[in-house]
Amino acid sequence: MPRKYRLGQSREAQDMDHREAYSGERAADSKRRQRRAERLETGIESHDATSLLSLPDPAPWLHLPEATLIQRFSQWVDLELEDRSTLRATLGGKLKGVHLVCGDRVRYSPIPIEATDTKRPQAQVVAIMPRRSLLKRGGIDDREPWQLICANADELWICAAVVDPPLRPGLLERALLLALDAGLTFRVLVTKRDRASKKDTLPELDPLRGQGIAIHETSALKGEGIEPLRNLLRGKVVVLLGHSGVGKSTLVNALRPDEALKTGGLTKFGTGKQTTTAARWLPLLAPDGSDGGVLVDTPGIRTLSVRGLNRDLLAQVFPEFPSEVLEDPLAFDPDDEATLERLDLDYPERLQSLQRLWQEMDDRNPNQNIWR
Ligand SMILES: Nc1nc2c(ncn2[C@@H]2O[C@H](COP(=O)(O)OP(=O)(O)OP(=O)(O)O)[C@@H](O)[C@H]2O)c(=O)[nH]1
Ligand SMILES: [Mg+2]
Repeated sequence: MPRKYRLGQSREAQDMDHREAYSGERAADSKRRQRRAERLETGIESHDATSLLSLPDPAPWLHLPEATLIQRFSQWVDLELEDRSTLRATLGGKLKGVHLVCGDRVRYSPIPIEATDTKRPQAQVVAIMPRRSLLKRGGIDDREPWQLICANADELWICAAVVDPPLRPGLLERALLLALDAGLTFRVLVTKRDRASKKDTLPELDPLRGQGIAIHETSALKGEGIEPLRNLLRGKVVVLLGHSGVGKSTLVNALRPDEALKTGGLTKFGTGKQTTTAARWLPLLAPDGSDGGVLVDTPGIRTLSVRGLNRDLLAQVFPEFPSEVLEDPLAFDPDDEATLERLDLDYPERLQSLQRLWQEMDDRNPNQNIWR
């Protein structure tokens, strides 16, 4: 906005005013940042992973109707009611600071508004029920120790395309760790089977095959391998995770032909285009009208952080290693021939992978005390 000069004051004086006001503003800003940095240093706002996951007591609200949170937006949420209809709702003040996530069971109170005004939220979420399970990944920094993915799920299906986009090393182990942490059944879905010959398999899957992890080969476009998934889904809540462009939404559409989700192509580099932008709870109806389960479609991920997870889980992801290695993997040199020979590993590269995850699980963000 152009600055107006006050009557009776020279232009120079006015400019001086302006400079002073400006520097005052800067000083206040700098003080604010300094105070914030001090708070972080004294630990008031540092990593507090458990309090983030604690939920307020829903007891005073149990007389209100219950619903499932099917999608989260920044200002409001969409709920699915008992009769399968949907409702847009805001979050009540009591839930300030509580991290709600797709799949949460909530209690809501309807807001009386005119029936014609359907764009406005029609209810307010006032309480959140205890979670049966919580799928989460490590956060980026200590302000956000966890990133919540889905609540009340039963299974985690990690999707990996047999060709583009390429599978990042370690993604499968990371996903298995998250599933174990949340107590979910873990399955691998190989997608786009029609794009490669039967001989072409993902070599990253070989170590998992030996551990008895279920691997399903599918082609959503050709409809191959889809029917067995329908049976596995019955009565379950299943979260689909994977890189962008692996075909998660295409798979959902194959299993749920009545309502098409948006799918995207691939870039010239063979990577996805981030078509899905928020996790979405998608109930399925079996042909006989019974509960066909729920699929949760999620945005494509680049990687899954395991910061803050319990290191004891590694024994289930790397069962071929003796306990001495699992207790302190860094004591073993992955480049030393003699060590590898003594450990007699089928996949020696897994030692490095174990070391990386072991280190990351205890990792604290080095930037936690900088000004933000
Ligand atoms: N040939 C072939 N192409 C497939 C198959 N499944 C998906 N695709 C293609 O892969 C591309 C990406 O599919 P999407 O379903 O949008 O992938 P997504 O995993 O949901 O991606 P994000 O939403 O970005 O995470 C689309 O061009 C699909 O047509 C398949 O089984 N065979
Ligand atoms: Mg998608």
